[in-house]
Amino acid sequence: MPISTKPNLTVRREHPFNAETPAERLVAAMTTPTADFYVRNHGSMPEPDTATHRLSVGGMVEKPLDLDLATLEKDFERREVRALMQCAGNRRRDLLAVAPVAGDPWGPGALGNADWSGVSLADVLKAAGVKEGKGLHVAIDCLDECEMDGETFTYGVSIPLEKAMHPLTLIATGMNGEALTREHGAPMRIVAPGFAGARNAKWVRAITVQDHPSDNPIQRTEYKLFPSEITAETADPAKGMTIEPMPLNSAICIPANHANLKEGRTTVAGWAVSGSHPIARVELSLDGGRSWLQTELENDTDHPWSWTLWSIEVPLCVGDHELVARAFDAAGQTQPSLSDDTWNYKGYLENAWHRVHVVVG
Ligand SMILES: Nc1nc2c(c(=O)[nH]1)N[C@H]1C(S)=C(S)[C@@H](COP(=O)(O)O)O[C@H]1N2
Ligand SMILES: [Mo]
Repeated sequence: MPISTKPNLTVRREHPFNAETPAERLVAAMTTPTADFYVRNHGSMPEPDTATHRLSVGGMVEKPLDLDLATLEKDFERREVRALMQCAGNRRRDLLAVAPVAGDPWGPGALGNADWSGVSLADVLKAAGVKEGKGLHVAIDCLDECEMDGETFTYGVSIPLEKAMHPLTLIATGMNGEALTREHGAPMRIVAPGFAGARNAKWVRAITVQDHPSDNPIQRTEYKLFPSEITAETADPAKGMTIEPMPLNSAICIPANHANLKEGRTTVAGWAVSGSHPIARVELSLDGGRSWLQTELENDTDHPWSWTLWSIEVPLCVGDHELVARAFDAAGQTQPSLSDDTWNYKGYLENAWHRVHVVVG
C-alpha cells in the first residue's frame, strides 16, 4: 500500500498499515475529511473489483441473498448517518505510561467523524427474511487476510442482532459524499454507530445470522476488556468482556503535547465523545484537577452519533504547565482521573483525564 495516499496521517505501523490523525487536524472541522481519517488494518488491504464484488447474506434467514453493489444500491433505500468511528485502542499511549501494554501506541487521533451513506443492514436482513430472536448475532466476514500467532485467516467479527437491526447500522458504500475509498473498506463496510471500530468491518463479503458470536480469532480473542490484574499469561479470552459500545472520553488536541508557547492567551481545543448520553460539559484544569474552567462546546445536535468539539482561551504565564481535560455527560457521569484506574494489558478503552504538557517562554 503506497503510504502517500494518506500523507496527512502519523504512521504507527506500515505493515499492516496503521496511521492516526494528527490531533490539530481533528479539531479543524466537525467532520473529518477522508484524507485525514485514521486507518486501522489487521492485515492486507484488498482492492476488490467494484463491478464483480458480491455480498452474501445467509445463516438463520428464510431467503439467502447474493447481491452486487449495483443491486444493493438500487433495491434498498439510501440511508445516511453522521457517526464517530473510534478504535478501542485510541489513547493507548497514555496507558503505556503506567505499565507496558500490547498493541500500537495510539495517541488521541485513532478516531474520526464522518458522514456515512449506504443502506440499512436491517433492510437487507429483512429482505432475506431474518428470524428475529434473542441472543442472535450477525457475523461479518471480510476479504482481508490477517496473520496472528502463526495462523492466517480473513478478518471477521460479529455484532448482536439487535444492533444489526438498528435502522442506522449501515452497510455503507459512501463516506463524506463520495464512494468509500480502499483504505476505508470499499466497496462496502459496516458502520455500527457507537460501537468500537473493530465491529465496523471493512471489505465485507458475507453476512451470517447465527446463534453465537463469530468464531473468527478477531472476535474470539481480540477487543476484549480484562481487569487490571490479568496479564497476557493469565488471560482467558472467553472471560474477557467483548468491547462494543465505547465509553465517555475527551482529549486535548491543541496545543500539542510538549508544545513551546508564547506567554499570553492560548486556545485549548479538543474532542469529546459519549456512549449513552450527550456531552453536557467539558472542563479544563490548569492546576492538576483542583479547579476547573468550563469550555465552550460545539455540539452537533442534529446528529446524535456525532462527537462534540470544545475550546477555551486561557492565559498562560511563563513556566511549565499541565493542561487537563475531562468531560461530563447528561447523566452526570465523568471520566476516571488516572490511567492507573483504566490500565488493562491490551491497552483498550483508555479514557482517563487527558493531560498535555506545555512550556511557556
Ligand atoms: N476487514 C476489516 N475491517 C476492519 C478492520 C480490519 O483490519 N479489517 N479494522 C477494524 C478496526 S480495529 C477499526 S478501528 C476500524 C477502522 O476503520 P478505518 O480504517 O476506516 O478508520 O476498522 C475496523 N474494520
Ligand atoms: Mo480498532
